[in-house]
Amino acid sequence: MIRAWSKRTVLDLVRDKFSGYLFVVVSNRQPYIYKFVKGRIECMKGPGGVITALDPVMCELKGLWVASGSGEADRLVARDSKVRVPPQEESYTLKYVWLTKEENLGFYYGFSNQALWPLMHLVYVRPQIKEEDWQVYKKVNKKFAQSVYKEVKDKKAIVFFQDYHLALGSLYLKELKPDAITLFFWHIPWPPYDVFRILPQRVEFLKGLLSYDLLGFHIRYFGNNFLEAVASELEAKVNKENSSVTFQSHTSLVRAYPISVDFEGISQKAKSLEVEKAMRSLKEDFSLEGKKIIVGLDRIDYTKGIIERILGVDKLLELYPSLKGKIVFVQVGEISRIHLSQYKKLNDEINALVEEVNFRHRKGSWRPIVFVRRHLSFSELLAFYRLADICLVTSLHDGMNLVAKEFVSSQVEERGVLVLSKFTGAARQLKEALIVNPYSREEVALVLYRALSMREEEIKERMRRLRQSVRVNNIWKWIGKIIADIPLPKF
Ligand code: GDG
Repeated sequence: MIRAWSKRTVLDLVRDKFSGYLFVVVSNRQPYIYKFVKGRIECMKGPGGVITALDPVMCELKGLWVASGSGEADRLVARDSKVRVPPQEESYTLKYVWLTKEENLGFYYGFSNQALWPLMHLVYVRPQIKEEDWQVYKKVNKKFAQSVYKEVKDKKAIVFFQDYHLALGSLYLKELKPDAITLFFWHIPWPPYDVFRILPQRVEFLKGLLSYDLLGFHIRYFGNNFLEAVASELEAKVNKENSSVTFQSHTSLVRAYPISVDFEGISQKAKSLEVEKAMRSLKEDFSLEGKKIIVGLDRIDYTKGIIERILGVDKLLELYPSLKGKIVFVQVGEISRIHLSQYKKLNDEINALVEEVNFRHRKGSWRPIVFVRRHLSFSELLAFYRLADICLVTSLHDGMNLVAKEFVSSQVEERGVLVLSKFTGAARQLKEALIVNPYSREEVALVLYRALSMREEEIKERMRRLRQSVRVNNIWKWIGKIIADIPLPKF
């Protein structure tokens, strides 16, 4: 059995490599959010893949996380804009950057999510690129850099910026502190050059990214697309052999690091009494007893293929009406970015389609689709993964997709099947999943049918191999490989 990376291996590496350095993570979204619930302040863990991946790492590294404060009670818990998190463990410091409403509109809703998000995902949603949003995007990137600078100015620092919101963070930080070592992880896809080149600000954007010392993408293909954009737009030396770019005498390493999950942590938690209790109550609440359960779980986003998934289930019941009353498709979907019209429209479309499909196939009190619109606790989430006979991931384009890896990690009894879109980064690693093209509802239906009729031994064998793959390619390997590659100056 191959020895897997663990917290221990990463900590040993950190101790070796980071002595004397402060480790800083910078992201738009905060890892913990303070809100009022029934008049009392409560702390909740933020949603999304970036936090899922980095929070356990930060708990171990005990560094500083800089993020925008968007919770209504954040200002009340912060002292000097800082708070210790997680609430009971207080392992690291969270520092808030406070954004005005205008900054949020131009930076987050505008340039990040109406221009970059659709541009980078190949889902035929037209990017809305506005010069005024770009100006705010730059201003906010500078604000983040200044906030980091205040904490690291007299220190040796390694600063790890996250995602498409903060592409220019290193540029502005290095103007203030040229010796900062900067890393960046791009959590979403990077498209082929013909798509990227429509961005009017592409040269400035690429120059910003090339101020990082290390740039990470989920898979080599995205990194190669980035290198192609650089080679086409800038007078830079692209070295494909060691995957680096030298531009204006600064070298950036460009590497692939497939993000993952804490396999051991999730597996342990999935076996806990708390999760087993949650399984019993979810079964009861949603009348799942005796049914084959198909589970989907996503932020409501047009990249996730939720409509396509519902159409696939619709087709399944049309082709195999004998399944009526025997299966239930549970879709968990938290609303996100609802202030943007495309998201509101998508949410309305999903609601209407669920109604329509449920109406078409209903039988007595049975309905094929249960839509859970609320945020689930981590235990409930794992309970759904454990209850699932099938986990259905139908993204139209996805950098990695952590849901697929969480499902595999939770499958301690090895009894579920993963149906996975070929357009996810995860599909390049999880070869024992049933791979599907979500654009074909017939294909989704047939693959679901195949999963529903799969023999127990085959299910077990596939899941055993999937678990072995995620066990080895876990979150500790992701961060460990990044840390190992950080180009520290030699003295
Ligand atoms: C981006 C990239 C890449 C969802 N609902 C609940 C909940 N979640 C958690 C899931 C999972 C995370 O949110 C979603 O992660 P994904 O990877 O699927 O997707 P994005 O948010 O789009 O993430 C993606 C990722 O960054 C990491 O690089 O994989 O490609 O798009 O962890 O479990 N968690 C809880 N309750 C919910 O209701 N507790």
